[in-house]
Amino acid sequence: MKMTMRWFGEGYDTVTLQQIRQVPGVEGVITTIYDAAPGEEWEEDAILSMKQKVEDAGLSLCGIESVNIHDAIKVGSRDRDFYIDNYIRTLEKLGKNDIHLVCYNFMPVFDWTRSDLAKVRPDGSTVFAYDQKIIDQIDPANMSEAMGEKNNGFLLPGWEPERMAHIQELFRMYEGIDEDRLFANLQFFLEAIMPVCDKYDINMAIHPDDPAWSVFGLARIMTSGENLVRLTKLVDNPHNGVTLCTGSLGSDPKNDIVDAIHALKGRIHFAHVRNIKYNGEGSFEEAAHLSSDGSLDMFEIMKALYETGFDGPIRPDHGRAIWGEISMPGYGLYDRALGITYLNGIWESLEKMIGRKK
Ligand code: DNO
Repeated sequence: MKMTMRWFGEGYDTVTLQQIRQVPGVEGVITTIYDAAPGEEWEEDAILSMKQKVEDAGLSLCGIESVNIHDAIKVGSRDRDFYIDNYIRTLEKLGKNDIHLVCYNFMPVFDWTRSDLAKVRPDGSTVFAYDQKIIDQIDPANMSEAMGEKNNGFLLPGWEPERMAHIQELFRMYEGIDEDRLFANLQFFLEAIMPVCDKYDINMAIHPDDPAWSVFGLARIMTSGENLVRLTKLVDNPHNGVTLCTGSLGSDPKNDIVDAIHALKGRIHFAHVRNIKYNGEGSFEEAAHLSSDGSLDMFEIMKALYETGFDGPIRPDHGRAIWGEISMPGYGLYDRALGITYLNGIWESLEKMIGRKK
């Protein structure tokens, strides 16, 4: 595996590349062109300068998170071909510039959803939390403002204000889009982009839905190990793979992450490894990475990745806000660095105990 950290780019991230470079064991970053709107074709110059900045700091650009998918592709409207062509051209430029991993999601309207961005834990740290009872009381039209209240003034990933301004329209677009339609539209998209992925050896890694169930009555499909496997079979090309996000898939306690890792062997192109703590039906909060702080067994998760030969980029995903750090919620330096050190420790133990070379 290659240990990485997500970096949102200059002007968007409080964490610098120089700081990331000093976290032991980190080889590279996962980044994006943060101000590119979903559906827009990326400029090659912007890709080049992003890559250059990362490499000048002594790091590798290990992948893109995300090249976001336009809603027209998700709902399968008549104009989807235009957006698919843009996507293909973006992939082409990434491939030509030696970038071989793209993370994306296929969630209707909202990307990841939380009811609280700064829940205070007993030790004074703050974390993301989700409680279905609270979400049920929120009018989705106001969701963006609800998320905006505690965002420390940052633009949250996946919550583009331009899209959120048209929320009613977005909801109308998804009327009648059930799980089967979403699967069919996702298959159509993947089949269209596989040739360019084959040509440039680009691994597509779909992110599970977060939380892993339907929110605001919108269909969600990347909600279980079975559905992720179903997608890999639907478009049976090794470049069609997944991001194994333990916190997203694990939001539903019915999902056995270790089983999912084994079932997806060879198709996990990227891993987000973090812990969450269940607080009852439909309710969880993010925890420190340490197994004993949450409900997931991080050792067993890392062991399953190790045993299945996972060799892609991995990142600690979110961290708690600790030690007074003010950053984009979930993406401070301190707790993610602690998480990395812990995950690296588990990996070193696995290597030494099981004895397989990296
Ligand atoms: C949140 C992230 C998501 C993720 C996208 C992938 O912190 O995990 O926004 O990047 O769903 O497209």
